[in-house]
This record gives sequence, structure tokens and C-alpha cells, in this order.
Amino acid sequence: MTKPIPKGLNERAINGSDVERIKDQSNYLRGTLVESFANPLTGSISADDHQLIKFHGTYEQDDRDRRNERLARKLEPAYEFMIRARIPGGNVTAEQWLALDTISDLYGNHTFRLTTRQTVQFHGIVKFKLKQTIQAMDKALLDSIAGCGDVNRNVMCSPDPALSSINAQVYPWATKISEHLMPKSRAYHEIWLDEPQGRTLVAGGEAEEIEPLYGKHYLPRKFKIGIAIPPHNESDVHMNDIGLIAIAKNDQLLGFNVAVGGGLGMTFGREDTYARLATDIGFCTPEQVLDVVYHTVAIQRDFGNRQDRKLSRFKYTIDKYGLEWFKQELAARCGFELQALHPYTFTTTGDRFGWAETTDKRWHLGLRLEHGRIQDTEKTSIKSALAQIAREKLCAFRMTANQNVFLTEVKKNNKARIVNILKEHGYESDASHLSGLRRNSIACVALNTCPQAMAEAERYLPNLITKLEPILDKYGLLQDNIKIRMTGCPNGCGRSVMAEIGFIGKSPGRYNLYLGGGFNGQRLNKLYRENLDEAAILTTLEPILADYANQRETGETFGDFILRKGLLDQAA
Ligand code: SRM
Ligand code: SF4
Repeated sequence: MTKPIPKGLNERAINGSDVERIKDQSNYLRGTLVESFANPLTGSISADDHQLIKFHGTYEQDDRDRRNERLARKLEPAYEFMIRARIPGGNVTAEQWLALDTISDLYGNHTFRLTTRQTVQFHGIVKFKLKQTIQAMDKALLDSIAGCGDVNRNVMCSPDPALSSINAQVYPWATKISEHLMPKSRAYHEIWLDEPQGRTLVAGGEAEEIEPLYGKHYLPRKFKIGIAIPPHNESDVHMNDIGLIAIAKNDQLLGFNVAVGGGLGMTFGREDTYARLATDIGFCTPEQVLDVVYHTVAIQRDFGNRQDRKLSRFKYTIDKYGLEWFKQELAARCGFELQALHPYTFTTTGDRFGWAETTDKRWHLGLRLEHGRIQDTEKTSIKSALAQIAREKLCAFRMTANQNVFLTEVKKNNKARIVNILKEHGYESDASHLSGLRRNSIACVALNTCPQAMAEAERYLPNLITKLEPILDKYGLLQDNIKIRMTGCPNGCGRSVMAEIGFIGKSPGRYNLYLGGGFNGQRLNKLYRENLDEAAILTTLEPILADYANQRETGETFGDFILRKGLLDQAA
């Protein structure tokens, strides 16, 4: 199955962007990380290691709330690290959840964050505690390998394998694919877990032996894979580089429709960058899927743009060479052609909240969180509640693609105890008291940790929704499911370009407003107005919401209404 890396193409990388040089000189992701972390004189690491450490699942950041104050006092920025776990399909045990909770208190900022790719991030870890953090994760059988960097990232899969026999058959593929595409370098184990050097070849070895898939230069850019099971599209599967849509008949998994070339990131001022949904290109059986993903990644390795990182995602490779070329290249490498697509329909996206009985006669609880942040506040103490539930071993935990959590494998006689614990901590187990807008909201992390943020997202969207709710109430829309999402920049981490109402931060307090995304995750939205402050957002949205309430057709979603009314023809 392993195809040697074509020498010429691999060599070409050396002349590419600076990140290519760093990978080239890193000795398979080792760089000078050991030296950087041993340096007691700064909370920072070297510029090259700053890039390289992403492959270890961690980012060097600084607390942006404190930036100016530190600058004024002539101090170096308040450097800290974010670390992202690799949890394919988003499943952890009660013991692992407790470990996550403890790690956030011992080493992080006393919170942790469920992400839009079904995993967990810690923030605020100082340099001198990062190794202990990774070791604590390892003790809990968790790692952060390939959480970030130019490799395949956390593989997503729809929530709860126990929901149906198809869910159970599909779920293991998330782990199988993740493991199949993992980097093989032992750098992570040596640097963080003190594994003795030499278990694999180090410098001087042949790239094909050390990293059979990735080689010395890894991929041109990050790579993402997700799996969905129709009719549910919890994860907006078409935003991935590869989307796999499970196809079943008579309760048997037949295989996957394969979609390629999704990606949501754009850059303001670069008209050649754009969001793109993956295109369905064919069907493969479960036996073929590992070959399909492996060789797709290898094609991107060989043909992706290594000169300009703004144009290096797989979607640009697909658009440059064309879908027909890609299908032929894939067939030649796999030794088989994809079959004809199977029909399927997505009818829902987002998470289904509340209790549901599962096929193993147990229950799960879909719990809505405020943008994935696990923390205790003055109003509620969800962090303590979930830790207590884990301590009593009442359930397992499953992160969703929408920054929520499912409490899974719950025995019937433990349901009441879970509800009580949540109540005691000020948290409702049912999301029906929330507006439809809030239930369907996503916000990326943005400030104070994200270095790319131009505006708030996680810390602001809940407040904006509070201001929109009276408007919704006025027009009888409070319970309507309308998808609203906000990101602090155009990178798209909160998938705002797929929302019915999407906001992208432009500068502090100002956002571009995008409208008309599909409710089922199958249509991008379009720019409607630029650079709005809060007052302008409210006055722009109110008449549109009023028209929607009065003029919509039966069952028409907000995004579809926007399109039918031609509102986007009068866009910005
Ligand atoms: Fe993301 C970069 C957070 C999902 C597109 N993303 C970042 C960084 C690491 C900022 C940075 O470059 O230094 C953010 C860290 C913020 C912080 O302080 O924690 C960040 N991304 C996130 C998370 C945590 C958002 C969240 O609120 O949940 C998500 C973590 C996912 C995970 O667990 O792996 C997250 N990022 C996404 C998604 C959505 C998805 O994959 O489901 C996207 C859009 C899909 C896509 O990849 O096209 C996304 N993130 C980006 C991009 C733009 C990539 C591009 O093609 O241009 C960047 C910037 C980059 O890569 O240079 C980025
Ligand atoms: Fe940061 Fe931008 Fe991603 Fe938000 S969308 S987390 S601001 S990179």
C-alpha cells in the first residue's frame, strides 16, 4: 500500500515557504525543542520551534488581554501554550474526563475547551509546565500527536456509536483512519515522554523508512477528514479536505461516498483565497477506505502548493488540477476506481439535545454548552458538575462537532442523579428553555488566546444573542432553529461561512455579516454587509427576521428564505 515518495517532488519543497525549511531541518519534528524548553531565561521558544511545536499538538500564544500592559512595563509578552488532544470521534471515558478536568486545574487556566472538531484544548499552560501536561495526558491514555501541524488532524465522526447499529459500525473508522495517517516519527515520545532515542531511525535514515507517508516535509498544509451518517450532518462534513458519507442498507454499512476539497479559510485582501465545500466524487467500500484516504493525502503531499501557504490547502490543489485528474490519479495509486455515488439526504445538522435511548438499552444526554467552554462561573458551575458526574462514573463523554457534549452509556437508574447534579450546579439538562438561535450557535475561541483574532467571538456571541432574542420574541421566532455562528477572523474555525447568519470579525467590535447558508450544511453563505458594529447588526437583522416571520413558506429555513427573497443580490 505504501508508495515511496517521489524524490523530485519531495526535494522541491526545500525551496518553498519558510515552514518548509523548518520541516526540512527539523530531523523529523525534533528541531531544537529540547533546548528551547530547557532555556530558563524566557517563557518563549525559538522562532523555528514556534512553528514546529504545532506538529506536537501545541501552539505558543500570549495572553492578549495583558499584551499592552506587559509592553508598557517593558516585559516580554505573557507567553503561554495551548494544547489540543487527538481524540478521533471525540469519545472519552469518565476517568479520562476527570483527568482532563484535573489537568486544566493543575497546569492550565482552570478551564478547558471542547472544539469544533470533537476534541479538547487546554489554554494558559506556561512553558515550564507543558511537559508535565503532556505526561499527564499520556497517563490518561491521551495524546496530542498531530493535533495541529501539516498532517492529518483529528478525524471526526457523528455522535454516539450506540445510537444505531450503523453508528456502531461507522464509529471505529474514525480511529482506524486517524491511526493509519499518524506521523511515525518518535519525536513526540522522545521529547515529552522521555522515550530513549533510537527506537526508530533518526537523522541520516531514509525518509521512506522514517515517515512512509509524509516524508521529511510532511504535507504542504493541515489536512482534515470527517465522517457523517445521513440523514444527520452534525459535523458539516463537506467542510473537510475529505468528507466520508456513510452509506447503509438493511442496517449494514455498505461503504462511503467520498467528497474531496472542502476547506473554509479565507484571507481578507486575498481574492484568490476562498471557502469551498467538498465535492462528492464516488463511492468506496469499507475495505477500500484506508487506501482512498491514504492516497488522497499522498496526492496532496506530492502536488500541493508549498510556495504560498495561503494557497496550499487541498481545495486549491483540486481546483488547480481538476476533479477528473484527481480521480484518475487516485485510481492509479489505489489500483481501483471509485464506484458511482449512492444517493443520500441530509435533513439535520447541529446536535440533538436531551435524553435518547440507545441500542444497548442505555441512554445518552445531549448537553448544550456555551461554546464548549468547560468552566465554573458566577451563574453556573458546569465544570464541577461534569467532574462530579465523572467521579461517580455515571457516564462516558462524547464531544460533538458543535462544541457540545453527550453524556453516553447512562444506565436508566442513573438518569435522575445526572439531572440532579446538573441542577445543583445551576445547569438545566434540557436545552428547550434556550432560544433556537442560541441552541444553534457556534463561536470560535478568538480573544484572549488566539493570535489571529481581529475581534471577539466566544466572549461576545452569547451577549449578541441576548440582544437578538427580544427581536426574535417580537416576531414569534424564539423557538425557531436558526444557525448563527461567529469567528474572530476569516479562518473559519467556527464554520461561520456555513451559517444562516454568519459573522466574521474585522476589527474590535466590528463584523462582516454573511447570510444564506444551508441549514443542512450543504451551502455556503454570502457576504451581505461589511464592517457592522452591534447597533448596525441589530438594525440590519431586525427587518429581515420580521419578513422571515411574515413571509416564509411552510418549513422554509431562514437560509433558504434569504435566497428565495434574493437578498444576496443586494449584498455589500
Ligand atoms: Fe482553527 C488556526 C482554533 C477548527 C480553520 N484555529 C487556528 C488557531 C490555532 C490559531 C493559530 O493559527 O494560531 C486557533 C487557536 C485558537 C485558540 O486560542 O485556541 C484555532 N480551530 C480552532 C478551534 C479550537 C475553534 C473552536 O472554537 O473550536 C477548532 C479546533 C479544531 C480541532 O480540534 O482540531 C478549530 N479551524 C477549525 C475549523 C473547523 C473544522 O475544522 O471543523 C476550520 C475551518 C475548516 C478548514 O480547515 O478549512 C479552521 N484554523 C483554521 C485556519 C484556516 C486554514 C486555512 O485553510 O486557511 C487557521 C489558520 C491557519 O491554519 O493558518 C486556523
Ligand atoms: Fe482564531 Fe480566527 Fe480561528 Fe477564531 S477563526 S479561533 S479568531 S484563527
